[in-house]
Amino acid sequence: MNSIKTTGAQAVMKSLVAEQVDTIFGYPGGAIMPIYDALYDYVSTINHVLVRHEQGAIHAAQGYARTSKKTGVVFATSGPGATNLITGLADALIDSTPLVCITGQVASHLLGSDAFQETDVVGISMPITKWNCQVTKAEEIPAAIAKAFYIARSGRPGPVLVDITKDAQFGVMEFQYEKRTRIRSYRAKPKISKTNVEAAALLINNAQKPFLLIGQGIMLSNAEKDLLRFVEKSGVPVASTLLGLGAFPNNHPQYVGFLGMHGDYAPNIKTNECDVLIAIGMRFDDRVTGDVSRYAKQAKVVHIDIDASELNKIIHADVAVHADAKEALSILSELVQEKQHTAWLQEFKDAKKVEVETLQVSAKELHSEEIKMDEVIKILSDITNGEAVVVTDVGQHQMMTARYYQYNKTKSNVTSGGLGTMGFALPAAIGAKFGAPEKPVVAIIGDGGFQMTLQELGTILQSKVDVKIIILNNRFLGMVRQWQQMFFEKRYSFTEMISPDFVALAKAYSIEASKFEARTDLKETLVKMLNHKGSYLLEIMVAKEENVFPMIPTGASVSEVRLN
Ligand SMILES: Cc1ncc(C[n+]2csc(CCOP(=O)(O)OP(=O)(O)O)c2C)c(N)n1
Repeated sequence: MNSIKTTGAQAVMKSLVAEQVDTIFGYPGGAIMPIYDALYDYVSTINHVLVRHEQGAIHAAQGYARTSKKTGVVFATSGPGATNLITGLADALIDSTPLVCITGQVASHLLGSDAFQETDVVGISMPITKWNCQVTKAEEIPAAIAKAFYIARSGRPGPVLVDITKDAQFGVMEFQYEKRTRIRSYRAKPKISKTNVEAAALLINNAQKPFLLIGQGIMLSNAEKDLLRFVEKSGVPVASTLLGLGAFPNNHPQYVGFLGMHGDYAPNIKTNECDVLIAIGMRFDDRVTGDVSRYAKQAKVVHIDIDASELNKIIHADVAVHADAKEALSILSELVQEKQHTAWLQEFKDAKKVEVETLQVSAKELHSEEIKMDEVIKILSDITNGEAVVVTDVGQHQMMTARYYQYNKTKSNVTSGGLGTMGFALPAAIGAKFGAPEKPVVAIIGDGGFQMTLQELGTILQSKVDVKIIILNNRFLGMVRQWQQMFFEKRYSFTEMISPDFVALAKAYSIEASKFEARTDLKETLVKMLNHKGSYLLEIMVAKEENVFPMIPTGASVSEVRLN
């Protein structure tokens, strides 16, 4: 190990290089200036993306991590820079996204004095980070960063934050770096119990109506191929959570749909009819379960997850397997018998038919000349073969996209699941493109959510990243309006939204843009957008009062899913 004299700020950069970091999303300020000064020497080797707001930086890093399988890296200054990261930290924690956020802090002799731009970001972010720390000495920087990267990406991934005081950035030290591969009292990869996997296999082999629910954990453990093998051998139908979309090809004959509140009819009702429910890399979020006291009571439950705290947290597991999904699936595939559950799969297909027919009838009730969100998504899915990276914001358009985009490729779905953060999509799409430059990236956003982080059009302008943006403009905060219509007697309290001229706005940022109002050539317009060289913003005026169905109302059971 060579040791060389460097400043703490240079040590930050050298540590990032040792972790193979090639992209950073950030915004400078007083307390992080030494680190930005050290970054200046790396402009030709590290891509720093200058965002327009720190919330944009962290969402971009999330998008980057979700499409690239790498850890997203964020720089922000102290005080407001650091507090602007809070929403993203909470979002990344609940959605298991690996991030290393480095914040500048006031000099250590000023700590606790209410100094200019001093804020206790370590205290504030404690419950919304997987780990955080404050470094006050230059010589502690490499070890803190090594630990940060190891914790962020190992086990169940999550965001970490390293707060570095200004004097530590200026301090001089002997640089040496050792990557972490373990930490005492933290077992990133659980030791799998073969007995439990055998018990799971026995249940699956004896089942008449087994049903598999998958979550993002499949992709986080790179278990896509192992999953495919298990599913094809065992013959089980597969449904996905919102974040699991893409882990299993949606055009596969055993794929039966998207779960949860606005999920498909068949997987929701069949949850309460299966005899063995297998859940892998998912956490039984309340949006998936509806009323837990009436959830899959008839079934034996097998739950496989890398996070022990998720096992038996919401749903009692008859067999709980604390394991990495890839490892568990590879053993399970050996143990399960080769089967085909043809009649059981047919039941899902029959239920889907009911859903499609009912939704077609209710769609006719809307003015037929109005463009519907689902039409846009279906065409987009067809013309991209279900192979684009699709980034969604939060609301009706998000649920419509999850329902109608056919995700055939892994790591192609980027959305804010657990936190439901409006404003996520535009910056996340920017990061997603940096994470997967070879793939087309399409952001689908509501008129409300777009206005929460539209300043990131400036990041597109400066970085020249190629992102296609579709605003589905229904002139409402649509999802809230739908609830007001259904559960608050149509009292539309502050959900109608007047928007600026989005096309002019995009053009002000030198982004090509157009507005689409008549239905005549929707497909042609979408193809033109996709073929455009560089970023493009397409505003599509959609029906004002379209509702997303199916829907499981809050507190209802999955078997009470409503089709209208
Ligand atoms: C930061 C934030 N504030 C408020 C909400 C509550 N909320 C959920 S969906 C929604 C409406 C979204 O409207 P829009 O972006 O226009 O999308 P649409 O539902 O119309 O597709 C709101 C306000 C939220 N999820 N996130």
